[in-house]
Amino acid sequence: ASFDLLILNGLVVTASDIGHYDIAIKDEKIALLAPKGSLAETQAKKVIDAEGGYVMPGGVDAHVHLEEPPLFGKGRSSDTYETGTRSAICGGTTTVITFAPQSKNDPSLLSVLESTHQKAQNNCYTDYSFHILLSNPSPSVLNEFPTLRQKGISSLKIYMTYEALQLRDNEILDVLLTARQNSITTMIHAENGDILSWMTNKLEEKGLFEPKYHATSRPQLVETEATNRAITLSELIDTPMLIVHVSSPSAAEHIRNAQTRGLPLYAETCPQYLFLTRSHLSLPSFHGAKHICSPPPRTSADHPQIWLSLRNHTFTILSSDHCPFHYFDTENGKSSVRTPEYPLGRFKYIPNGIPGIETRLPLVLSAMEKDSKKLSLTKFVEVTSTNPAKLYGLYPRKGALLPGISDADLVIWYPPNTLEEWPIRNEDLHHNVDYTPYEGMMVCQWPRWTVLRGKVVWEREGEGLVGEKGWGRFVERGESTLGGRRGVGEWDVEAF
Ligand code: DUC
Ligand code: ZN
Ligand code: ZN
Ligand code: ZN
Repeated sequence: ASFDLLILNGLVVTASDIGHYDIAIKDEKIALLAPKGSLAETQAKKVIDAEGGYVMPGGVDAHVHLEEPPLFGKGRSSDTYETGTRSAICGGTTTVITFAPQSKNDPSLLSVLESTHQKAQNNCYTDYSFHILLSNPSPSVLNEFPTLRQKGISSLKIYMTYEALQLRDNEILDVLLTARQNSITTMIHAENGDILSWMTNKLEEKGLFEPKYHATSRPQLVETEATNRAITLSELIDTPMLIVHVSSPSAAEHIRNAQTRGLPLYAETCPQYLFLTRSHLSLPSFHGAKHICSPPPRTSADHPQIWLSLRNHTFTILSSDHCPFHYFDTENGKSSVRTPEYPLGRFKYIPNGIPGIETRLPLVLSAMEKDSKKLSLTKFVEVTSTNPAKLYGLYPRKGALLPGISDADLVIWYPPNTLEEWPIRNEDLHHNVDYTPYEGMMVCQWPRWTVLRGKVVWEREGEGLVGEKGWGRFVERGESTLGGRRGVGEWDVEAF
C-alpha cells in the first residue's frame, strides 16, 4: 500500500479554509490533500469514511496541569500524565502543554524540567511539551534560560497571586527582560494577590467561609487591575506576553486597547468563562466547590462578551486550564478543607481548578452548532489548535495540515446536525476526577475519531480508546511565530 491511512469524504476545516478534501497519511505525516473522490481508489492500509463530518487538525491544549504538588490551595492534581492525556485524546486533543512547576525553594529549573520529563516519559497518549512554571527568579535561575531553549522549552508562566507563587513587579521585570533576551514567551496569571488576600481576610473575619465567597473575594477589578499592570510591565520591557485564563470583559477591554496600540499582547480564555457562572459556586451544601477556579466564573451577562472577544481576535487561544482535583478526596481534593469545625470548608483553602481537557472541544463546537453566530468553524480551529501551535513554537508541525510538513494529527467529527443532543456525564469521561463541572450540560458533537501521528487513538463507535500509553512523544519547541519583540520601546532596553 502506498499510504498508511486515508480519510475520505470529510469537510476539511483549517484556520484558513473549509473544503471537501480527501487526506492521505504516510509515515506519521500528512502526505497530501486532494479533491473529494480523487483518492477513493488509492491503495492504503486503512481507510476512514468521514461521511461529511468535519476533519480538523488535532486540538492543541496549551494550558494543562498534571501531577502537580499543592500550589493553588491544598490539593494535588488527581490526573497523572497517563490519565490526563488519555482524557485529552478522547476529546479530540492530540497535543498538550503542561507545566513543569518550580517551588520557591527549587534552585534549578533544569532539574524541575528533568523530573517533569520523568513523570511524562512513556506515559502519554498525546504528544506533549512543558511550560516552566517559575516561582523564584533568582539570578542563577535566570541564567538557565538559554539552556531551556536548547532543550526545546520556549515559554514560562508567572503569577501575580498565590503565596507559593506570587512575584513582585520588580521580579516580573527581571523575568520579562531575560525572557526577551532568550526569545521566551511569558504567560502571566493576572489577579492582584494583595487585594484578594485582603478581601479573603475580611470575609473570614465575618465568618463567611463557604465556596461562594471565593467569587466575592475576586471581583472583576482584581483581574482588571492586574491585567493592566501586566500589560504595562510588558510594554516597558517591549516583549510579548500572553495573559492566561481571561474571564472578565473589563480585562479583555484593556487587552484589546493594548493590541490596538500595536503591542505584542496575546490572551487566552477557557470554556469555564463561556459556560459556567458564579451562581454555580452557590450550589447547596459543598457542591459549589466543584466550580472553584481562578479567576472565578463570572455572570451569564458576561458570556456574550467572551464569545465576542474570541470572534474579534482579542483572545488568541482557547485552552482548558484543566487543573484536576477530586471532590470527595479528603486529603488532596476539594473536600480536604472540610473539618468538623468548618463543615462547609474554608474557600481560601479549596484547591483552585477544574477539569476540562476532554470537554473543551465538544462543548464549544456543540454550542456553535446550536448557534452558528457564536464562532465560525475556521475561528474554532484557529483558537483551539493553530494559534496555540504558533504562539508556543509548535507550528506548522502541529496546528496545520501542510502536506509533507505537518504531523498527521486529526480530529474527525460527526456531520453537522446529525446527532440527538445528550447530557455530559462524568462517567463517560476518561480523566481521573470524580466529577465534571459540566455535568448535565447538553452537547451534540463529539470526536468520532482522533488520529495522532497517523494512528487512530480514539474511535467513538468502536472500542473507544485505542491509543497506547507512550505513543505520545515530547515535542521540542522553537521560538513563537506570532509577533515577537517590537524594538520600538520608549527607552532603550538593549542597554540592559
Ligand atoms: N491558575 C491556573 O492557571 N490554573 C489553576 C489555578 C490558577 O489559578
Ligand atoms: Zn493561573
Ligand atoms: Zn492553569
Ligand atoms: Zn447539533
